[in-house]
This record gives sequence, C-alpha cells and structure tokens, in this order.
Amino acid sequence: MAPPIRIGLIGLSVAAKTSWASQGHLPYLLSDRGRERYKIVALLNSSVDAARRAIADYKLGDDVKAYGSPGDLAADSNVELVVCTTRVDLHYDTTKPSLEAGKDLFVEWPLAENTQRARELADLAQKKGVRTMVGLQGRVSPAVLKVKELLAAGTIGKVLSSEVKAASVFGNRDSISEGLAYFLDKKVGGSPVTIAVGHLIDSIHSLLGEYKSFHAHAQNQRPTWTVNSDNGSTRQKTTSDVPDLVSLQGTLDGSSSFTADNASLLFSFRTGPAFPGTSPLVWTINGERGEIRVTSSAGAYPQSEIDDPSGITIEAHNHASDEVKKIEWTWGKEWQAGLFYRGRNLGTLYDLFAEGDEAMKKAKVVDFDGAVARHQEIDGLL
Ligand SMILES: *[C@@H]1O[C@H](CO)[C@@H](O)[C@H](O)[C@H]1NC(C)=O
Ligand SMILES: *[C@@H]1O[C@H](CO)[C@@H](O)[C@H](O)[C@H]1NC(C)=O
Ligand SMILES: CC(=O)N[C@H]1CO[C@H](CO)[C@@H](O)[C@@H]1O
Repeated sequence: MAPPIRIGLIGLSVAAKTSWASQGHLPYLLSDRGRERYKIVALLNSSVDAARRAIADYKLGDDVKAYGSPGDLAADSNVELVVCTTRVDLHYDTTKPSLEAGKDLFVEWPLAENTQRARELADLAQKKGVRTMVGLQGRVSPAVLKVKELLAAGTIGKVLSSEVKAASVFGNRDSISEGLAYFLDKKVGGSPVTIAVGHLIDSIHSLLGEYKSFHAHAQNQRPTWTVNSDNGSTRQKTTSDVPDLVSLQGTLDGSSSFTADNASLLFSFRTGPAFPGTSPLVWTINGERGEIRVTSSAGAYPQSEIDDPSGITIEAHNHASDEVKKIEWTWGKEWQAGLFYRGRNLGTLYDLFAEGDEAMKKAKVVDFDGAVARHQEIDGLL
C-alpha cells in the first residue's frame, strides 16, 4: 500500500468538543484503517497555542506541527492534503493559501459562504491542478446506495417523479443555542437551508440527475428566535434572515439512466420538528411499475445521523401485485460499522480519495466544481 497521505487538519479544537472535526473526521482518521491511509502531520487553529492544546487533548502525537496562521500551514511542504472542517465562513481564508501552494483539499460542505467564493476556490484548484473533495457524503451512504441498487435492478421501472418532504430534527421551532445562532444569519453561509437541504438534495440528485429547470419558493414566517446562552442563564431575542420553509419543483435533466424523460422532482423542507409521530423525512420515487418509499428518523440528515439501520426504512411497492416489500440495508463494511456513526460515510470518502481519481469518479464523489453547482442551486432558494 502507498505511504499514508499527510494531512494538515483545520478546525479541530478543544473548546469546541462537539465539533465536526472530532465527531465526523477523527473516528476514521484515528482508526486502524484510517492510519494505514492517512497521517495527521499538522494542525491549524487561531493560534499556535490553541493548536498545541488540541494536539495534546486528542493525543495526535508530539510530532504533529501546530500552526496559528493559514500561511504557515501552506508553507509546510510536508503537508499533502489539507482538510477543512471549520465553520463555513472560515473555509475560504483558511484554505486559499494551501491551494496557492498546490496542496490537495478536502473541505466540508458548504464549500464557502456563497457561490462566488466557492467558484473562486474551484477556479484556483483547476489552475493549480490539485485534487479536491467536498464533504457531500450522502452519495456514498449505504441507504442511498441501496435505493440506487433497486433503481438499477429496474424494480419500479423508469422513474416518473420523486417527492421529498423533510423537517428539521435538530433545534426547535424558534429557539437555538448560542453556538448555532449563526444558522440565523444568511451571510455566514451555514444554515439549515445550505447544510440540511444541500446535503439531502445532493443525495437525491446523485441518483436522479440534476434539474433541467426548476422553480424555487421560500418563506420566513418565524423570523424572531430566542438564542439560549450555552451556560443556560441568558435568553436573547434575535432576528433570522434565513427562510424557514423552502421548496423546489422542476424537471430533471435526464442525465440519470434511471429516469424517464421529463421526470419531476418536488422537494420541500421546513425548520422545526415534524408532526408528532410522523417521520421527519418521507422520500418517494414513483416509477412506471412501482414506487419506493424512504423514511428516516434523522430528517434531512439521513446520511450522517443514523447508527442503527432501523432508523431508515426503505420499502418498495409493486403496482401489479400490490405487494409492499421492506428492503433491508446495513452498514456494509465491517470497518464502517465499527466507527462512531457520524464518521462512517466520511470514512468512505477518505477511502475513495486514497484509492484515486478513478474510484472517486466512479462513486461520483463531489469535487469543488460539483460543489459550485450545488451552491448555485441553493442560491436559487436564498
Ligand atoms: C452566560 O453566558 C452569557 C453569554 O455568553 C454571558 O453574558 C453571561 O455572563 C454568562 N453567565 C454566567 C453566569 O456565566
Ligand atoms: C420533454 O419536454 C420537452 C420540453 O418541454 C418536450 O419537447 C419533450 O417532448 C418532452 N418529452 C416527453 C417524452 O414528453
Ligand atoms: C482555524 C480554526 O481551526 N479555528 C478553530 C479554532 O478553535 C476554535 C474553538 O476553540 C474553533 O471554533 C475554530 O473553528
């Protein structure tokens, strides 16, 4: 096997114990399988000190370099791949110097706070000829791949239409924690619309193709939110400029071999929990001969928030026999089931990146250019 790819990690910190870096990325990177393929050799945070503390706290090893500025990380010729898992509005500034320096990049979704900056990064990556990957992991989730298998087997014939109805599972209708209050500020770029809708609709497009054309609709009927301080002692009112309900309806482009000509995708999402006792995600795919229904207890995040496969139910209805069959799916690979669940699909992405461009292409892993297309779609909503 090739020597491990040397990573410079951005976004791991002691202060943010629940951060995506530690919950999503470290489980694989610190596993036996991850260590065969990758080695974290540097860490960037807001200061060298903060980076040092994180290295010690997560026991990454004394030989891991601590950096406090993106330029210093970029100048470290030992780093081959930069992985960025910070809040989205730091992605651009923290990764650009490393792109300039010709390093490969793995950046979490969303790629940047808006389409323009995402495009700048994508153009720069093109110019530098580096390899890029974005954390749109739903495409490689075993549940989505199981649906793909059903479509490929012709279980329901050609797809005529698909409908998605999703609600939030995180957060309440109108209150939010201090740490996530940035979700209410459109310009930050990280919100239920960019994150939840972005991840979910990307998984669906990966099976059914892109929109040829669509109409978007959005509303913001609950602009007033309460922000609860992390210590629980203060409650502050704030105003959100992020839509609390969005929908897209349009015709698919036929790039998927599973769809009939002019098949429709109807997608709707709203913040707040689903009606009590109902599933926060219902996704149906209506075909010539049958229909598939996917329901998930993880709402718009079926790809990262499911541990037990019973959390996502896949069923297929055969029109002719009127029979409904439950389709089993599992965390396919042994190493995957052994990781903390939030790191499982990211582990697959890391595996594919290590395997090479051919493997990534086959699995339709999203690179920076693909992320720009997704950003443009989301812009239509905002
Ligand atoms: C709780 O957090 C808020 C906001 O960060 C701060 O203003 C307040 O002083 C803190 N209260 C206590 C008791 O620590
Ligand atoms: C799909 O839509 C296009 C544009 O509206 C139309 O020209 C074409 O005939 C349609 N195809 C089918 C199979 O209905
Ligand atoms: C650039 C970077 O990694 N910043 C992180 C440093 O740590 C803080 C919390 O201590 C994070 O919020 C930042 O994302």
